[in-house]
Amino acid sequence: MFEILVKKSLPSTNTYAKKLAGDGKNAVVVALTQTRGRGRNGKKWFSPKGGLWFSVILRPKSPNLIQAIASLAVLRSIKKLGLKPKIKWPNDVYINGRKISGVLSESSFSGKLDYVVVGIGINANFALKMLPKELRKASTTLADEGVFIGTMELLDLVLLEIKRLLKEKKSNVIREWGKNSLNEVLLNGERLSVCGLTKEGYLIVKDAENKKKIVTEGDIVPT
Ligand code: BT5
Repeated sequence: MFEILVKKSLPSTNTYAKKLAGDGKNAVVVALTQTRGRGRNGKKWFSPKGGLWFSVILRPKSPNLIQAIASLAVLRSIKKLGLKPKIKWPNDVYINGRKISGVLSESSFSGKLDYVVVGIGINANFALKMLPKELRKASTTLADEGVFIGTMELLDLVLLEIKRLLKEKKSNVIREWGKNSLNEVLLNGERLSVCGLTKEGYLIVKDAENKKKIVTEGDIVPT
């Protein structure tokens, strides 16, 4: 299902994959390093050598739960390595309160959905000191968690889980997501408990007065 292209260095695997997707191609693009790795809303994603930085071109009917599927695929793969990851909406995987992975999904529409490029970054085989100082407290890597797995082997694990999850019923994806999410988060300083996901992939939370709200955008923070 996935043709894998491995490049030594790219500005961003998402940008490269979007060009391929626009030309009608399907592939997985991997870069050993990225010089302009991207997070959401123009944020930077640091991508030193030793990490797993890749993008998958998907052509689903709807982009709704793709971000949840990608985060769950990372979570399942990291669990197989013996670690205890949690998901933070919309796109992060954490270990003991520290970010190990992020997902950036970008869609193209022309009347209908043309494609979704799902970019996944996993801090794998490099030491935390390779990241800028200001990120070290809030981040971790597989190496720092005492786990070693080759990046291509890790890629195989994640791709396998993406394939499996794409075949799952939406309700199962939502249920598994809920079981693996952080229970409590902060949004604009307010402490909220996480109830789950809507079928569009939005976050359902409850405030201190037990009032339910749906979060469609913004940066939530672990408590
Ligand atoms: C993300 O954005 O977490 C999405 C990251 C997606 C990266 C992949 S790598 C392959 C593909 N190609 C790309 O160009 N991107 C994708 P967001 O939730 O907006 O988080 C961004 C924030 O995470 C930054 O502002 C930093 O605070 C932090 N950060 C940056 N690099 C990090 C790293 N390597 N590990 C942990 N945190 C990092």
